[in-house]
Amino acid sequence: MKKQAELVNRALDRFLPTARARPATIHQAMRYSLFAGGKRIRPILTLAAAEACGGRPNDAMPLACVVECIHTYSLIHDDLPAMDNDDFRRGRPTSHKVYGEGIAILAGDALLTQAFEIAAQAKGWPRYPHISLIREITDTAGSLKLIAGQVADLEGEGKNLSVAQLRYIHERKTSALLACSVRLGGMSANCTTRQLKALNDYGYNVGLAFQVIDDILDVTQTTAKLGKTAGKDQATAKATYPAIVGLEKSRKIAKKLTDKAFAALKPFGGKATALEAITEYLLKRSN
Ligand code: GRG
Repeated sequence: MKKQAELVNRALDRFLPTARARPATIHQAMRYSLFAGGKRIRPILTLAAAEACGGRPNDAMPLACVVECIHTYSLIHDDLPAMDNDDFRRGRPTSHKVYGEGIAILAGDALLTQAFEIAAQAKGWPRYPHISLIREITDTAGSLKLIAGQVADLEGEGKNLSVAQLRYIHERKTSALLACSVRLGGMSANCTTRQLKALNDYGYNVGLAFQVIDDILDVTQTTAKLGKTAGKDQATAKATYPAIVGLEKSRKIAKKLTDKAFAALKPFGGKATALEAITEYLLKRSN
């Protein structure tokens, strides 16, 4: 994963305008958040999904960078005072703390736009021409998925949510982008419809497990370990799996979802070893 993350970092560096490109402030702010040391889980999933479908890393790399740009944009905006209001992310002060709210909003906007510029540089494949890639990205980042999750999250603040309502948020806020990451990887390998469906089932379940584990880590790890404010969910009385069903049951739910993710990889035979390894890592991760 370290090696793949390094390759992703190098590609992102090539795709982004330099920190000196005018106006320098915005390009520095984009790079500040993008190169702050994120785990690169989504782009690594894109590369691993491409491999499972017999694709080439170089073909998948632009799409891997697309999902990381969208992810980083969502984190910058999520941390803003009007959203989650957080001071600390990826082990550093958040974008608005360093650059002010105006530039932080624009850095998020610019990274979202940058994602489409990079998608335009992807090759395009017989089953997945650029129009399919754009639809895939807009379906995920738009008001029915990523933003829907954030809206439900905002509107759920201070309320007692049911498990079903919490799942609705997790499906959109977190699982949608992880599922998109693997689907784009499959597309870069010109995958079959059957493979795309298997990747979708995998991404959906691994994405839900990812958020349940994230909620568990919020109550079990330190700020230093997480690189973001630990205990934030409890402090803000946020609806989470540990808050609603307790830690033990949350761990069981994460394990069950991970098992479903593994099961979805069956059609790939022995070719999805990278995806399997990441799945194992995600279940056991500590940050
Ligand atoms: C459009 C205003 C606006 C916001 C979109 C969807 C969204 C905002 C924000 C969601 C941000 C968020 C906290 C999502 C939950 C997913 C999650 C646990 C993210 C952290 O992912 P990691 O652990 O982070 O992969 P790193 O820093 O390692 O990349």
